Amino acid sequence: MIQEYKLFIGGEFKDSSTGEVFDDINPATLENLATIQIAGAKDIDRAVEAAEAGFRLWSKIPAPKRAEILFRAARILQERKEELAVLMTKEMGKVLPETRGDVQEAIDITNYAAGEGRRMLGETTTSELKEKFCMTVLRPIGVVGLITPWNFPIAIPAWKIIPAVVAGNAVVFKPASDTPLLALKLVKVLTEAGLPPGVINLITGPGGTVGKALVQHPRIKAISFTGSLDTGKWIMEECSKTMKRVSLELGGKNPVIVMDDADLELALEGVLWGAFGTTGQRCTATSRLILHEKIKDEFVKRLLAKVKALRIGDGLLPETDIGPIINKAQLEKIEKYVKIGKEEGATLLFGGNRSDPGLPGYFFEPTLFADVRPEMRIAQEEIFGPVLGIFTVSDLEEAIELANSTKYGLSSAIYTGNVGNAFRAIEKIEAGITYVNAPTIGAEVHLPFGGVKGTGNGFREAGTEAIKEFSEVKAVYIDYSGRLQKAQIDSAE
Ligand code: UN1
Repeated sequence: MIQEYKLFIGGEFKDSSTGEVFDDINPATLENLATIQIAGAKDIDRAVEAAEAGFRLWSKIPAPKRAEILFRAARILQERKEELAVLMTKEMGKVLPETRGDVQEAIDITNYAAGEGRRMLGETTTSELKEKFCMTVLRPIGVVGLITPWNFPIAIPAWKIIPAVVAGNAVVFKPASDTPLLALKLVKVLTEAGLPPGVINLITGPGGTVGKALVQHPRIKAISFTGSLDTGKWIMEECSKTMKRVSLELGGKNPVIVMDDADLELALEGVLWGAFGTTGQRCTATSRLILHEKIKDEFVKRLLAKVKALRIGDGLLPETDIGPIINKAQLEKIEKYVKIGKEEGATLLFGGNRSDPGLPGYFFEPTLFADVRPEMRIAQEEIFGPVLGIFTVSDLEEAIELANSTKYGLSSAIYTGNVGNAFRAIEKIEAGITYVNAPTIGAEVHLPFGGVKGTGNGFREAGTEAIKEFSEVKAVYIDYSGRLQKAQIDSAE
């Protein structure tokens, strides 16, 4: 008996108005885990209405009190960590140690952002006039629409939901259709922790209809989206029509530079983890390996040996290194890029094919391309799979120029034993994140996360920026002089 899941609106599970459903498929076994209802326009209206009612009450509760509920949610997540991780591996595919990490990241951001509930910092500053006091305060935005991807089924929703509600907003949440169960579990945890009805509402269904309706809804005040560049561009355009604030976290084509002075074993481990962890399905995944010519041959030889040893299979098994690809469309996209890479003249060193670990799901070999040139599509476009392109350079300057040669700028890394090289990379790589002697993946929640150029529109998530993403800043002037003082005109003698 496959369970059917409803929408969550105004604190209750509600049947959708469309009567339509979709299946939630395990990408390793193709087992159907659940049936999920598809929201219609009416349901989205109801969710926005419920959120508006929720917002009226919630925004008046002091932030430290709001935060108490979220600290409770973090404790419940902690208690259910293993159960959620196992479910996540079934729903999304990545290996258990990684799904545990995903839940941990949700716990971390929940504790971190809830802590911000006792700060909600503004500025106090001076006035140009006497007996006048100036400060800024943070105000909630209102009802915000959050659209999240499938690759971090609980961490990324938590990055958005928790800061949004700590800051006093109410949420309409549209998770990826590949991972609705984890979204539902998170909403349940928040409700159990005491989040009042209407503060979090869950609507499920395709981005093309449900996500679109959310983005276009006149009473949603802001959209936060993580996903592809093309969808991000469309969202930005749409949001301009209703003057919504929009924060975007889009793709990456993240480079690792390995210099001739690097600790090669350390770099090898970092490249392997960065490129093939999460089966390459992270925005922060390493997809370009930039090698100094002096170490290139040795590095590639040793990398090849390590890649050959990676075991593909069901993420629930302890021996698995690489789980499945999320769905058929994504598998076909990766295949298409391998074909493009070959046609463009890159050398396929390893992989490039579907893999069959004895399960019916979507598996693909870790894939290495050498002789990649910057103008090739496989060097420019985000593949979102286990495909790594290798480049050779003769010095740091060339390496950095190559690192900067794509439209994206999310994560980046350099392996070097030379502190000068490290700082040159920090200064010159165009990216929101630069790691030194560490892989491109593995951001921590108390630092800002996001990127430059095509990766986003200037916002950062998590970290010190988390609350700002979901707050309006108000400037406040208090004149206690008892007389009219004109700024810029009166002199303050
Ligand atoms: C993503 O790839 O969409 O830094 C997010 C990392 C994780 C988050 C990745 N903490 O790789």
